[in-house]
This record gives sequence, structure tokens and C-alpha cells, in this order.
Amino acid sequence: MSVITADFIIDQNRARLADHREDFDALARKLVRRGLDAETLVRDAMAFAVAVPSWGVGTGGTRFARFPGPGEPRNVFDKLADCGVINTLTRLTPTVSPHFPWDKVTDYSELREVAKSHGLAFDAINSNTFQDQAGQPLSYKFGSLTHTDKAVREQAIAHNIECVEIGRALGSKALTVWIGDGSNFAGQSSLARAFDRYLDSTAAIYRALPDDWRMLLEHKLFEPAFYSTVISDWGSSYLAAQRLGPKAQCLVDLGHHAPTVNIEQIVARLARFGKLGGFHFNDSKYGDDDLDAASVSPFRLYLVFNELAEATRTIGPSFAPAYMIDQSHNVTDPIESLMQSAIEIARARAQAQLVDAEALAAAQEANDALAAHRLLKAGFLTDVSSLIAEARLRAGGALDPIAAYRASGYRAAAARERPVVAAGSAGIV
Ligand code: LRH
Ligand code: MN
Repeated sequence: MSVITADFIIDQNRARLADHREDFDALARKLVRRGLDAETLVRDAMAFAVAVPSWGVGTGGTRFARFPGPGEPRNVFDKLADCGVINTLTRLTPTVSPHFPWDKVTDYSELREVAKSHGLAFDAINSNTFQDQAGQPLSYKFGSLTHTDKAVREQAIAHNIECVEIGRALGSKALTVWIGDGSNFAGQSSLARAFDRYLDSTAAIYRALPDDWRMLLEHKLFEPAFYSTVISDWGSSYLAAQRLGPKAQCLVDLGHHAPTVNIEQIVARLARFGKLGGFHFNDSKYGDDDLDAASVSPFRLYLVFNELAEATRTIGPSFAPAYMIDQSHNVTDPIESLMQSAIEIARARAQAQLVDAEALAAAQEANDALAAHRLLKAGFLTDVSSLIAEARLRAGGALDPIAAYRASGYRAAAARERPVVAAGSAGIV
């Protein structure tokens, strides 16, 4: 189904090149006035990448329903083809974060080759002990890594270790562990003992990690549990990562916090103590809405990247969190949403590079609140569309990936090739 070739992209860009040149040159002049060099910023933008979730290219749903669209991916091979399109047009997403057993196959070296044929590699592996699989001996209804029954915990530990083995075959270097374990009633579970069981179980997984791997602990305020969640916040995650050891770090899913939480401060804290392992980017207004990144609070995403820029200045090149998207696309074409999200994440990062860090620090030290705020916001108020477009263009991507994708007829071709999926079954995938 390769309708999106290099020639097609060149053709699509041709009509937009003159306007793009004009916009980029104007921005470059504006940046020079600020003592900034557009070339350096474009190269920096070209070095940025964010992973897409394999589960994100299928239409998502809620507990009420899922309304599949045309050309739904049938299996992980279709998912990789769709992820390949996202990277071909944006040049921002060369890695895929898979989820097991959703992406289970018999031959992982073949899967690795298929990914490579789409210009892709594998990022962090996600385990799944929040659903019961057909034929699974013991249920996770009352938890997994923290279940009161040792046999259930061992089943969950074994699954995570199996994910590490799969990841090694795929060339991945990290395991993301998110569990929904918790309770719906006060008194239903011991809050203290549940956490101790988590520490014991994750320690067993930690011992199975190769030396050059990371284990990313993902916290979440609530859902599927609605009274207590064992790893509900960054504090619980940090305590566990500290206890486990240097290969364990914390993963920040933007949607896993109460609406009023200052996430950029959590980012600053975890980075300061060497425990910021990665991100699941998305956006939300109420709960874990898994909406498209920067579609609700672009300023919040910018503030997160501002803290990441500060941490990079302080810690240096060894500071390398894993950047990944985790979204559910219920009403849009998932490929379009993931392209748009990758672009918005690249935008926030490019804008954060524009902050005059020295002047900002001076204003902060002088308690000149408004000057400091204006210096920080100056990046957010700069339209860097042409700068990140220039980075795409130089990497062989599309100036307007969404328009190019729509012109390619890829979705219609996928719909012709892939059987229609009936609406109905609830759930995020
Ligand atoms: C949990 C979560 C986790 C994934 C799942 C698909 O809400 O964010 O990262 O395993 O979504
Ligand atoms: Mn997540």
C-alpha cells in the first residue's frame, strides 16, 4: 500500500515551498534580532523524536463504546505500516512503543525486520496486567503485581519478564510498567501492604532487566480503581524507583494527574533527582481523557518542555527521558491525530529553546515577577511553524503532513484492503 513515496512528498511540497521560504526567512530575521540562530534551532529540531504507541493507530473508545473507522489495522503489521506513514510524512516518529499481548506474534525477529522495512525501530515495551487474556490461569480482577495471592503476583511478574525478553528480540531498551491495581472501597485493601507487595514484585522484574535497560514506572491518579490506586502519584512512583535502583525511573503520563496539578513542577523535581525516565504525551480536561497533545492546554505542554530545557542545561546530554505519545483517537483518523500531536510536541520543544535563560534567571533572582513571566512566555508567543516545517523538509518530510496524507488516499486504500470492523465493543482499543 505504499502510496506515499519520496516523489509524492516532493510533489506535495512544491506548491507550498515559496510561502514556506518567505515565512522561514521572516522568522529567521526575527530570531536574529533576539540573538538566536535559526540554523542551530533547525538542527536541534531535526534531532528531536517522539515515539508513537502501536495501540494509538486503531480507533480508540471509552467504556461506553468504540466506533471503528475505515481501514482499521487488523494486527501489529498493519499498525507498523500506519506508524510508518506517520514518520514518513513528519520525520518525527522513528520509533514505536508496542504493547503486549496486544502486539503478540510468533516471530519477533520478523517483526523487527518488518518495522525496519517501514523505517521504524522499537521504543519502550508496555506490559499489560490490567486485563485478563483468554486462557489466563489467574485473574487480575483484584490486582496484579500487588494482588494478595502470591500466585497471581508471580503470574504478573512472569508476564513482565516475558515482555523484557520480547523487547530484547525487538532491540528495545526499556519496559514501561503501568498497573491499574487499587481499590473501590475504603478498607477494601491495605494501602501499606499493597505498596510493599508492589515493591517486592517490581524488584523481581528489576532483577531480570539487562544492564543497559530502564524500567519506567507509570503513576496514575485513578481508573480503573476509584478509591485508591497503588501507584497514584509521582511520590509513590519516586519512592519505588528509589528503592528499586538506578535502572528504575518514573514515567509521567500527562493525563494521569488531577486537572489542577502543576505537572511541570513534577517534571522539575524528578529531573533534579535523576528519576525522570520518560513521558506519555497527550492532553486532558477532566480525567485520563487521552486527547491529542496540546489540543486542550498547549501552554502546559510548553511549560513542561521549558523545564526539560532547564534540566538539559543543568544536567547535560546524559539527560535523556524517553518521549512517547499515549492517546486514544475516538473521533479522528488516528494517523492524522498522531501526526498533529507529534508536530505540536515538536513545536512546544522548539519554542522552549527560544527562552533567554540568562535573562530569565536574572529576573527570577531579582523577583521581577512580570519580567520573568514575559521572558518565559516569549517562546510560547513565537510562531515556530516554519522552523519545525523546515526541519521536516530537510529530513525529507512533508511541509503539511495532514494535507499530504489526505491527498495520498492512504486511508481509502487501507479501507479497500482491510475488512470493516463492526462497531460495538467498548474499551480503549
Ligand atoms: C493507562 C495507560 C498506560 C497504557 C494504557 C494504554 O491509562 O496510560 O500507559 O498501558 O494507557
Ligand atoms: Mn500512559
